[in-house]
Amino acid sequence: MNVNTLALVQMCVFCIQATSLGAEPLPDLAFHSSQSLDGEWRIIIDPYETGFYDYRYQQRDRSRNPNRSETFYLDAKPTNPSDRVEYDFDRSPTLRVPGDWNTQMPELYYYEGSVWYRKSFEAKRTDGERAFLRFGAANYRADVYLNGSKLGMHVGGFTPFSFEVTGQLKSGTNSLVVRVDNKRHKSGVPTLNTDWWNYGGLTRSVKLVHTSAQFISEHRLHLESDDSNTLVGWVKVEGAAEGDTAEVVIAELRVHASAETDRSGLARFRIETPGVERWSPEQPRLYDVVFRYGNDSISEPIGFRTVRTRGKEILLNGEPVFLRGISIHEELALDGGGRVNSPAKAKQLLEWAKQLHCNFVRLAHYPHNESMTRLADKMGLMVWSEVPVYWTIDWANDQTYQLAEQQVVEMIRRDASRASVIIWSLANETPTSDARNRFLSRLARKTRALDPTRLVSAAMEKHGKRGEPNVNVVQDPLADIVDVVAFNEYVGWYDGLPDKCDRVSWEIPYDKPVVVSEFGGGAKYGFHGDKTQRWTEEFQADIYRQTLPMLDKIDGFVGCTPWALVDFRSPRRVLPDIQAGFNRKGLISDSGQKKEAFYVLRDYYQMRAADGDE
Ligand code: GCB
Repeated sequence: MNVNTLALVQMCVFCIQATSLGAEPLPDLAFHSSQSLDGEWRIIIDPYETGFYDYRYQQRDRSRNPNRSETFYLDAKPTNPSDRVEYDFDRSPTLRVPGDWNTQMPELYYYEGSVWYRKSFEAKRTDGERAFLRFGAANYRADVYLNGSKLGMHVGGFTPFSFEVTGQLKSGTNSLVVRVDNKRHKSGVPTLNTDWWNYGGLTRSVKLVHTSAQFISEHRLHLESDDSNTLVGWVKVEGAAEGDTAEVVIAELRVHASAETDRSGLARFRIETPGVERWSPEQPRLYDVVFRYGNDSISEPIGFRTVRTRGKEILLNGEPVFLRGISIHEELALDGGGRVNSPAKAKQLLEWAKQLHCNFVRLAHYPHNESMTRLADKMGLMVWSEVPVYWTIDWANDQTYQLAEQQVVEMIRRDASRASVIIWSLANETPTSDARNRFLSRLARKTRALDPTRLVSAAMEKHGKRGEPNVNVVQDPLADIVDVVAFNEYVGWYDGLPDKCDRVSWEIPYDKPVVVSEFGGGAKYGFHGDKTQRWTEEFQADIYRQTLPMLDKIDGFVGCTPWALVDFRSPRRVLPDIQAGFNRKGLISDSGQKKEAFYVLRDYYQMRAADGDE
């Protein structure tokens, strides 16, 4: 797809945004004991940003009675007849959290703006304990207030964030107010244009997390190399003194290791584990690993494996692997549809991938909810995880870079222990320019510094060769930087008709593995006709039949993730009757029915799996 034209239609309506940038993100806290704040939240839809408006402040008598403000975050109530409070959360409608707002209320289907959420909850303060609020994700910007005090704000729609509330939490009833704003911005990540629905809201779970005064905030543990049984890693303790003891216990391996914290609270481990079994798609072995520090103890199932490249191969545990993949959006139109907001829906998506005989999924185009990667660990699916640096990002804008980097930091921090995740993808279809190359090189350096144990990639573009209509070329300065050369291909849909596959040859001048990160075409489930007729299942199936043998001939071809598993909503897709608001490149319809192409891909993967993928 030519994205340069898209840039022209982008309007700089909301170019300026505040961000939470600069501060070191708080710990992820996913594994500490917590109280769920999921369920029904009261909401006020606020397209005009009335919730920030404070009449009394305007009238300069705020100091006389600061608690009688109009601002929604105070969650105010009139206390006598002279009080005028023109909102009332207690009588407002509700939305379910986690969940997008678009598919919960018809009037919010296309809405892009602010919604104020309010949750009243009971809590208990305990001396010596610390408390945090953890948000799985809120799209796109969240301003968070507890009991009338602002805790902070977060920008970026797909990664977790938290605020410490030890000082603000009350024993008794607390009022948590979050303004979520899903307006798109030119300088945002993603930017104004995407090919997916801009679902707004508190799309993932919210928790109140309790910890002890010092607690484990992060940990890493991985195999040192293909042929060693040594686990290396570290535990980071928030508030630890130098010389304190942290422990790692893996009962099944008879491991009970301890190490001392350094001045920054980091305890480094090097643990011999003779007999450790490797995680792989065929045998997704996970161990219960316990990390301890003082009274603090967290445990999680962790798999151990290595991944690296050797020339044009990807090696999993030292052995070449072929990635039988599929691209997935975090969306399922069944049961009302919208963003996937439950482990059951996440499982449905991954089960379909398994039915295709996949061993790999590309979670496009942003970090998916954490059930996806945890289930992938259990189900034996390798994962490509991506940040929404998509199409025409505002490359020269440093704040945009910071936003992208923050999403990489939060993505890695959340999923660093997931054996399934083998590739961090930094971008999708980003036209080359000096500013883009600088931006993505910097992002790749940061990614590798944060996590040297995984591969870095990005879905690039292919181009025709001048004067040679049947030669396609992948040549991109980004290919020099990444570990895996990936590109979106689309011969037969955006580039000629399916029979072109037979004539095309490829020039990919890198001594690196090649993954075809997208190909496919649109089909409406149940629409049948000749294979030359667009939008029929036959046309789509023919693209797959023609494409797969073409890809097999590419030197260094080590896998693909066709586009896409399921039809997904996109406001760009307006063809009446056929698209009707959905991108129809799914192998499965929005109502869960498999199209003919599903079986073509399934048979190809089955054959590859049976042949040992050689
Ligand atoms: C692409 C994009 C993907 C789109 C797809 C399409 O290249 O990466 O987000 O949905 O093409 O259907 O055009």
